[in-house]
Amino acid sequence: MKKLLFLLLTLPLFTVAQQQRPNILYIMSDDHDASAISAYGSTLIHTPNIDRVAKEGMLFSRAFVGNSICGPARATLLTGQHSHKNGMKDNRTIFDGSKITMPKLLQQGGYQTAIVGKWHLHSYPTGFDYWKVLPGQGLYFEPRLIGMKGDTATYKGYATDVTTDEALGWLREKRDPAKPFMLLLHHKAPHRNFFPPLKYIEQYHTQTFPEPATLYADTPGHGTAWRLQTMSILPDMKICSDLKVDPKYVMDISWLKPDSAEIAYYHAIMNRIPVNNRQRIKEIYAERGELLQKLRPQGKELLKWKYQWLMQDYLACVASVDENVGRVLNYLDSSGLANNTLVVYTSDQGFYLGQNGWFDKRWMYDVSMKTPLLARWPGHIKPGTKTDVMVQNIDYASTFMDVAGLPIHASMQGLSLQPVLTSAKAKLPRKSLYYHFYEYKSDHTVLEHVGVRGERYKLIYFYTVNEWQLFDLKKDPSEQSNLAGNKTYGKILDEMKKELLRLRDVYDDHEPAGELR
Ligand SMILES: [Ca+2]
Repeated sequence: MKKLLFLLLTLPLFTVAQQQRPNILYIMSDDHDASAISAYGSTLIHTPNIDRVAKEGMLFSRAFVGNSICGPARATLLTGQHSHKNGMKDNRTIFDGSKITMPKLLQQGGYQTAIVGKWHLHSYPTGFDYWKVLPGQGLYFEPRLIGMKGDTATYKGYATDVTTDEALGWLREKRDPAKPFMLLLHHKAPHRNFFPPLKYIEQYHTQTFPEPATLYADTPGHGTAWRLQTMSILPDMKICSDLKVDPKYVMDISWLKPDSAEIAYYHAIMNRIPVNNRQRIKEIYAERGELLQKLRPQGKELLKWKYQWLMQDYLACVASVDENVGRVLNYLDSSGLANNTLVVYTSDQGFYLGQNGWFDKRWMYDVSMKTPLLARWPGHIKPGTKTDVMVQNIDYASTFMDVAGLPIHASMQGLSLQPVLTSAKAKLPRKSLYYHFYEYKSDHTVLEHVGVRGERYKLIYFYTVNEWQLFDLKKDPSEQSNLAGNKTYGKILDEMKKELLRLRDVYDDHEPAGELR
């Protein structure tokens, strides 16, 4: 009886104490570059809802990743480790679900954990009380989602809306309100093949966007990796499968004629559009086909059109992400959860939107190594603050452990960003960031490289061809001028090489084996 009385007296107190720990809502889109967020000064798009996170919280102007592709970025979020430690070096690896992860540790520490949306780690999620994920890259229309019993179902609607519906459904009805939660809400959009919903195609397909200064740049002597890459909009972006032009318009144009795989892909994506929208979407994209028939553009003229069509589709996908971020923020307000929830908005990496004539990511150059990062935490983060502290995606796991009041596991290689969040003046005890990309023998053929990014200089080593690149980010922020062979920078080159060797030891990365020449 005494025992029961004790339990009754302590249980409510215990519950209150648990509830006082902050919830963590981490929203990550896929390939969403900061240049397509108005809080970052975008001239391309207005994103009022994502901006709200910055306005009511903090904007990181120098957030980076350690390996700029989808799967590895997700494994780093879970483990707080660089790719060589968590094993997920490329998109084809199967993530080892037995690893120690941030969700598992939060779960053990009393958090309820959930993930909804893109997973892309090929093994089933572990460490989550609830999960519902897209298989592989997922589909834009009528997406399929895998549930916790391994069951797969098709959902009516558009992926970004469906993913948000599922996340809100869990928040409203399925979670245990007695526990703090950590929810990972991972959008597929605006990943290639950039397929927006009808209402945003209507809005964006007539718009023209400013061209980046280097859209038409020729390879300015950047070496073997630039010559081997296949992520240039002009030759590598597909007219039918990426830009949704009906093959019938280009079959008689030799330089645009799609192969059978591209034709099949085109029909597969068009056939998933809901029937009531399909005709109108085809009409809009027919304008592209008619233009190609009429003008038969080549070279720079073709690149001009391909760039505009990419931007129309990409930004229309972003508009849908922004709308859905607004739905989540509104729910937090109306449910009373907003005040005790750390909201993070980010992407799995940055994305080339025409610079160097490119799309995609992968490189250690700032465009793709960077990622947007915004955080709101009422009472802890001062509204409207901005920080230029260099942070990296290895830091998120440590940060969430710290925010939850739990110890940061020794396996985690990042730093807690809590001091930066709570005081914009705080610095981190780290002077440079480490990067390692591995996935050469796959899409876009970007050579393996390893490197170090300091406050001012960046050193990149393409080790399979023994080529170094050194950039002065202050004088040359778009990384066009390789200084590795410039004698004036000899001392800096040596210092950066030393720093790279030091970081290889710090993070315990021994590939490539042996000395870097
Ligand atoms: Ca991605």
